[in-house]
Amino acid sequence: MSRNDTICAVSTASGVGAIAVIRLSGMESHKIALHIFRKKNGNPLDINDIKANKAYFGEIFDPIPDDKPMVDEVLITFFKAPHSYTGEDSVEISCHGSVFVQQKIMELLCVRGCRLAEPGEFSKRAFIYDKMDLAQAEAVADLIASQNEAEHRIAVNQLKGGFSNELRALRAQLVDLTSLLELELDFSEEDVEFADRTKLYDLLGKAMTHIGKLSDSFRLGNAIKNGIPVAIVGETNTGKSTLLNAILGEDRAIVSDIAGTTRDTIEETFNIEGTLYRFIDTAGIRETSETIEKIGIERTFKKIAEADIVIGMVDGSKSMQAIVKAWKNIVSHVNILTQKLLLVINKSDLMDAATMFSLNDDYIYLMKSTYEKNIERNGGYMTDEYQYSITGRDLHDMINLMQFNYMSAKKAEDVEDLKKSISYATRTHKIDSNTVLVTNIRHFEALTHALESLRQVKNGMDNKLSADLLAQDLRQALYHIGSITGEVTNNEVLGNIFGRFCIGK
Ligand SMILES: Nc1nc2c(ncn2[C@@H]2O[C@H](COP(=O)(O)OP(=O)(O)OP(=O)(O)O)[C@@H](O)[C@H]2O)c(=O)[nH]1
Ligand SMILES: [Mg+2]
Repeated sequence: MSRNDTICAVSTASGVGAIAVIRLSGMESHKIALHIFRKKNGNPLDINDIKANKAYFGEIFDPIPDDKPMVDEVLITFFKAPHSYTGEDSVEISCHGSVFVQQKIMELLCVRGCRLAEPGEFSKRAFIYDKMDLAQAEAVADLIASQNEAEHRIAVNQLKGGFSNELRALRAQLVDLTSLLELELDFSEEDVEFADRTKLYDLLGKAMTHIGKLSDSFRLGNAIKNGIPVAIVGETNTGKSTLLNAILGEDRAIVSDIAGTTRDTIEETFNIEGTLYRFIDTAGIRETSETIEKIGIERTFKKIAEADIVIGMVDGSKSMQAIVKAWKNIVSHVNILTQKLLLVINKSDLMDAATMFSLNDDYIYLMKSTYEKNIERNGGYMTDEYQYSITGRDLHDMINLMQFNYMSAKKAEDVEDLKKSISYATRTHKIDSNTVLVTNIRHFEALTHALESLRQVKNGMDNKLSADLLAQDLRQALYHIGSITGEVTNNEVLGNIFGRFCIGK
């Protein structure tokens, strides 16, 4: 990319619209635009009279034919470097949205020396001219792609520089560490261990925790971006596919009274109260010798492990014994310390009120005991009746969540209630505008590498390695952190990132 050429692109969506915006950026942008612009009174606008950030009303015309015909009435705005999106001189022309008008103006601009912009080239220039760092530029793409409130909020926060600030703080911590070590390097000939090792350990520990938190947020950040995974699981014929269809409001999955209808998992996203969920209908769990069904059931277990929320569905028209067995089987595949489990007793339309009532107490007892076992199995322990360690979630919270929903997947209002429970189960996922979440796999990988390098540093310190070896690993960690914001980067990485942008952004 040459920094000197002037680029242009239609920045609005392609096709006919009320208005389209054409954008130019580069040293010649003002001059080129003024070649084909005249004021309403027919006079040209002098380049020296241009006021920045002011919209002028006038005409785009074709200067070649003798009668210099008007192409369109437009509003044109000039921006002066460095006060523009790209940091260069730039221009925005708002014209009528006819495809012909758009093409004609683009043609006039290109004849006068503009080049068609590549995807994301405006943002790439903004990065090169230090208007934003790489993480912020990526947030621009996320913002454009955002489809719900949560995604939007994360992108806005990243765009404002929330994530970049965290990284700057982290970088500062690591630089401190490096300088401590380098002090030691200067004195190494005198064979003194100059740097205070306790202080080094302390700083290192802090930096590692910091990175660890950021990379942990990826699971949530990624879930918000691609939909929080909710697996619907249970024995065959309990009504899982019926429920998926009812949630989506369309006949997505095949429903039948033949056990083993769903063989492969079916995934669909759906928005509830501004949060995107990815619902996964799975193959019903049962003993089977059928190969394909077996593969399907293995996949079910895999999907359970990956889900944030598990809807465990049992068939309420079955005997209590059968229900308990099915329920225990579901709980045994979930880790309730990290996942949320909603028990759904389906086909309530086939149960009478008295049965439901008498089942209540039994169920609460049953759930509490299966939950406690699950906690123990996963390495947690109760400290008293309602508190347990490790996750900070207390049993009250879980009992509330565990509230089993009697429902009929065929009844619309029950499905609405279940959606509310799902929303409630994810209320800890609700993020405020200051939460920094990692949503980008590139950032996640860089953080993972940085953490790995810091582990090496720690190992090295434990094994009393010399300061210059430690400093090497530290610099490696700094390199990975720097790659996120683009302090260190290469053309291939930039090409990858900006190539995914829309043209005109
Ligand atoms: N009475 C009643 N029948 C239901 C309800 N929900 C589902 N069914 C019926 O139960 C049968 C099985 O439904 P599916 O949705 O195919 O069950 P599934 O759990 O997906 O079954 P597999 O894919 O085989 O594991 C169908 O005949 C449904 O119409 C309900 O709330 N009440
Ligand atoms: Mg099914």
